[in-house]
Amino acid sequence: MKTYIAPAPAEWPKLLERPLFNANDLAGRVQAILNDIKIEGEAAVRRYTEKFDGVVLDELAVSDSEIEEAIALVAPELKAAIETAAGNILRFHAQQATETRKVETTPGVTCWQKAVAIEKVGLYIPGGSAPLFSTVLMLALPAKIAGCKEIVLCTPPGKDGKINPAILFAAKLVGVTKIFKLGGVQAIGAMAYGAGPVPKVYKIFGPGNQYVMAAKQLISISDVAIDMPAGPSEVAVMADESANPAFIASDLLSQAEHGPDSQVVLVANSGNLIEAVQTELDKQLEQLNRADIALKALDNSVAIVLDSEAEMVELINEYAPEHLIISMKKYLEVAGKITNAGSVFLGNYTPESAGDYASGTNHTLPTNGWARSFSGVNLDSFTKKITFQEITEQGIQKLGPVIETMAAAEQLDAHKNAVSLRLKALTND
Ligand code: HSO
Ligand code: ZN
Repeated sequence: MKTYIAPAPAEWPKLLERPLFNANDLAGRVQAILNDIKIEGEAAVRRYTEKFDGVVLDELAVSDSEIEEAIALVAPELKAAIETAAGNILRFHAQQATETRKVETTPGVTCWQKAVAIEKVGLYIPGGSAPLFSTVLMLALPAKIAGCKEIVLCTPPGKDGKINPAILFAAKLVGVTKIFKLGGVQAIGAMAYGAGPVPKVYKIFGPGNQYVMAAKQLISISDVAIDMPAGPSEVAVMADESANPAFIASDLLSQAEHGPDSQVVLVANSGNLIEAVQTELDKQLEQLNRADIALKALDNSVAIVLDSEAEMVELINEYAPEHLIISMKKYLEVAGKITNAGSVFLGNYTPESAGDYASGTNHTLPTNGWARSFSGVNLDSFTKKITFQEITEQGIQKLGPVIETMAAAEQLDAHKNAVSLRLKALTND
């Protein structure tokens, strides 16, 4: 991690740049695969699975017997942990449901909105070096609570054509309706257009590599909605003298071990604290099985010393981190001033891992500065809101003239007429 002492605000944007994507004609290559899937359906999906994942599959869908087999392979204590986490995620997301409230905006004019579940959703769970079964809980549980009827999950098979047992256990536990052995662009294309047994869905969720991200962005232009634009994971830590350097180092490393392109940022009010964290980082790195990945991520990362709390807050709001840990004496007061962050962790005993797995909050969050304008995945992500209105005879008499005046001014005669005819019918009664 490079350290900067009291950089001027004009220098911040340069220091806080995210690592660049290696986007060498990425969109063009991904679009070509998507086009094939759109035209050929299942045949193209199978061809690309063979090419990219190196497997020829009998069935794309995971069978009930495969699920049973997988469930038997998951250790009892992991099952219990997943169940506990699922309970907390369920409780936190269930209370996000909003009540439908009718509002009489003018006497006789009643309006309301109702959240209605998106009927069919697609969840993408990456395979790769760390199969993230926790992401199954984060996406499928809110989908279930929202009332989505079809919850399709795609995840890449290993070379043996199998899927990580914990992913299948979690998917079964939370009520995923269909599971397919598909990864990468093939999975996104299949769920966007429908391919053989894979149904077309209306919204696709979940993280993935650059190819998956590009595919999600491309299909979202005209075919299917997506959860949010996403990039590599990131965490920022704000720390003062009340912080524990070993805890901070462990938090920075837990984000850094996700991938070589992850980024971590430490903002502290003293250079000594940063040195103490650096010593801890070196010590803890030795113990990690993904130390090589974490080391690369730390190369993209910065530690910054700033004198005042106000400057620390300003810098964090400018960076808009996916995760923010506030290890400061007055953490609640500081948290009140945060305007841009995906998910905030308060105090010395709230590691990011808690939100990644089990406290109840969602870990699918806006990265790459999107926390300025996007929320993380939540219950609303799986619904759309339909508005309703009901106008009585008295209501249209009261509001009608307003509509007539506005329609006339926009020179839309038919609009005006739709009111005038009704008003006339009422005066003739
Ligand atoms: N920190 C990741 C989520 C995750 N961590 C899954 C562990 N498993 C992105 O928020
Ligand atoms: Zn994580």
